[in-house]
Amino acid sequence: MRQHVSDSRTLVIGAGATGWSVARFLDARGEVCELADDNPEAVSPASAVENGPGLAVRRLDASLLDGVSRLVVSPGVPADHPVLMEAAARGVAVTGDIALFMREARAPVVAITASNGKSTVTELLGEMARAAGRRVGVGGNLGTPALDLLADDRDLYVLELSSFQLEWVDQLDARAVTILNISPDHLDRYASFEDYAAAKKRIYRGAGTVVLNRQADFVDQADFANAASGKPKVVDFGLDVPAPGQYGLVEVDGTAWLAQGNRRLLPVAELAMAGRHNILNALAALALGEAVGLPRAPMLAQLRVFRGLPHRCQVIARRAGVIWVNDSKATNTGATIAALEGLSDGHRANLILIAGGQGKGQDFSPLARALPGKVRHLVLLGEAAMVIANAVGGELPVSQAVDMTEAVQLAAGIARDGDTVLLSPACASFDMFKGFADRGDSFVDAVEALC
Ligand code: UMA
Ligand code: ADP
Repeated sequence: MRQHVSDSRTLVIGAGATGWSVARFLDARGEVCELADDNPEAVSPASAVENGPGLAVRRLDASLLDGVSRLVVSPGVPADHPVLMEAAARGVAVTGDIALFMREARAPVVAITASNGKSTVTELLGEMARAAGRRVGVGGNLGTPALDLLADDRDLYVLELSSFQLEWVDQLDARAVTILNISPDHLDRYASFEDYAAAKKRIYRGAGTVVLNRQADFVDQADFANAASGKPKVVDFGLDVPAPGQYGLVEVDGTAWLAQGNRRLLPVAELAMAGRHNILNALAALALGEAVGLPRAPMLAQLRVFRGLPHRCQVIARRAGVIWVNDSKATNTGATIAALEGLSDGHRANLILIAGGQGKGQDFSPLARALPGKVRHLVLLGEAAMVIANAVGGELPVSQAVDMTEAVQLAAGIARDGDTVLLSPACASFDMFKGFADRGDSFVDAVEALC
């Protein structure tokens, strides 16, 4: 039900993409709001004019809570921020942009979270929906903030949601949801892996259909079976043979097929995306699409042409028998391990891995265990270089580089015919770059500059 709060004041915290989208949304409804940030100096007056309804950005301080009936918090602001603690003590309601969005959305919503693969599945499903002629809004943690997607003529929304966004969701009520996988990430924000996983599992609340990775160890039917609003329908996916109605792989005369039950859908070889993790992503997208009534033919047609997103296991050059792969978006060990599994040739250690950056409090021992037999030489960069080197111990040769150019030059000197040089950092990029795209671009530039 549409809720009018024009007689009360909302404080929006964080003047980034989300905060401005919230300010625009409230302003369009004639609601009074203020926008505050811990770092208001960083918000240029020009961007404030460009972004919003002529609001000055205030310095965030508990005194701004006086007379405020509600806080809307940007995802990057941690729940233990002193102003949020003070708001809790005063009993001020706190919410996020996704909860506001869900109250307004008039078309079915598909919500996707994961430690890895969110953006790929979100974009793929968006393309499938467009191919099926649906007027679809695609965004969330990826690209356009959710509130900016709202429009009266939408048939469907596909949202990528982060654990940060889900923290402020009480009841999502999405038509179909999935958690593709959960592996350690953002442990600089959460007290434990369990807290991080619990934030992700809020996506189940009120779901119509839950699309479940049946081979993942985080799966616990109890997480959603007792949801207050009734039991969701469950459809599962995995790389093994599926039960009737479920999604998986079957092999017929030596050919592997994507399948639903025993019904063959598409030969794996016809998928335009590479890697085992992308087979899982494709199966999840098919299951989500079915849950919101997308016809099968355009979905399968998209799987034949959708090559994945830039900076995710993307082949950027082939030189002198060496393949160069940009997987800069691998910002945690789970993504890097998936890339190693997808790109190792299975016979010898054919990979030169460039890794490192901001470690985000991760334990790198799972990564260290995944290297032998796949990675011949490790080139390390950035703040976490020593932590990773220590986790690897003396297991394989390790070099350190001061910047991406040196990392690429070192790798070029080591790589032989038949090798793959893989940038898959297992870390965030902000110690040396503006973001993962900047890091990936600098890798591409350095590879192009090799003579
Ligand atoms: N800020 C404070 N106090 C704090 C923290 C931040 O005042 O304690 C201020 C900053 O000074 C800044 C603003 O908040 O001015 C930034 O807000 P934000 O960090 O929430 O970022 P947004 O620009 O609103 O972008 C967010 C998502 N960012 C994060 O979750 C960190 C974007 O995801 C998302 O695209 C955008 O909303 C639109 O939905 C980015 C991301 O890195 C891509 N996400 C993480 C990930 O994918 O791993 C979760
Ligand atoms: P996210 O939006 O969750 O960060 P992306 O689709 O951008 O996910 O991919 C991020 C990284 O994770 C890339 O390195 C990509 O190759 C890898 N990846 C994609 N899908 C999966 C998956 N299902 N399991 C593990 N890693 C994956």
